[in-house]
Amino acid sequence: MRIDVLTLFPGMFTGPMDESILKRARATGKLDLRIHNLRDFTHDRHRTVDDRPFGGGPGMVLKPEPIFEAVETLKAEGEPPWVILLSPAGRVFHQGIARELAQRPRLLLICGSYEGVDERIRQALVDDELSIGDYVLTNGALPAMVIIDAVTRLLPGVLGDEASALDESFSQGLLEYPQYTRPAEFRGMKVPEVLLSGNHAAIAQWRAEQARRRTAERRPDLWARWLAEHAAGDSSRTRTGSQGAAENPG
Ligand code: 9D3
Repeated sequence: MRIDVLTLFPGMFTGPMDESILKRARATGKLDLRIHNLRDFTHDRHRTVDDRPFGGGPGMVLKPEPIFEAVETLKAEGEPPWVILLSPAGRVFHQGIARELAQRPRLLLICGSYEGVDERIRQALVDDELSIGDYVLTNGALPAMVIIDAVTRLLPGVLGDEASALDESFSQGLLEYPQYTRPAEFRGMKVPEVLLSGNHAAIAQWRAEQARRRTAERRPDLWARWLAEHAAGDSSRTRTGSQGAAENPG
C-alpha cells in the first residue's frame, strides 16, 4: 500500500515510522510511505501556508492553494488515493475503519493543524474526515501516525502468521485475558493453578471467561456489542447453569 502524508511537521514522522514493524513493512515494500512538507507546495518567499479568517476571529486558517497543489500533484502520480483529512471534527477512528482502509491500494492523509483548514479543502478534495478521539492535540501528525500504524499491521504479510491468526480468533471484540510467565510464584503472588495444569481445554475456557469478565467490568460498551454479536445461535455461555461470573458480570 502507498500512503502519502501532507504535514507542516515532517520531522515528527522520522523515528516513529522507522522502528519495529513499520520499519520492516517499509523495507519489504509492503508499505510505501511518503511524507511531504506542505511548505514545499508554496511559491512565495515566506512559504506561507496560512492566512487570517474571513469574518474575523482569533487564529489563522490553512489556505487552500498549497493543499490543492499538493493533492493535485500527488494524485497525478498513479492510481487515485483515498483522501483523508485528520481533524477533531472527523468521525472517530476505530478498528473497523482500520480494516476498511487496509483494503485500499492508496491513501493520502492531510494533517490538520490547530488553525483549522479552509472549508473548500473539505468540499473539493477530501473523501473522509477522521479524528482519533475526544481530546485536543496540537496538530494531525500524531493522529496520522496512529492510523498508519493501525492500518499497516493489517496489510498482508506484515505480521507473522501467529499474530494474525491470534487477531482472527474468537476473542475479537474482547479485552485480553491475564497473562503470566515464570516464575510461578513471585513475591507471594501465584500464577493461577489452571495455567500450570497442562489441561489445554481448561486453559482455553479460563482465558475466554477472564476476557469476557474483564470486558464486562471495564468496557460495558464493548461488552454490549460482543453480547449482541454472539447472541444468535450461541447458547453455550448464556444458558442457565453455566459456570463463571462472566455471564452475570454486573
Ligand atoms: C477551535 C476548536 N479546536 C477544535 C477542538 C480547534 C483545533 C484544535 C486542535 C483544531 C485542530 C487541532 C489539532 N488537532 C488535530 O488536527 C487533530 C486531532 C485532535 O486534536 N484530536 C484527535 N484527533 C485529531 S485528528 C487531527
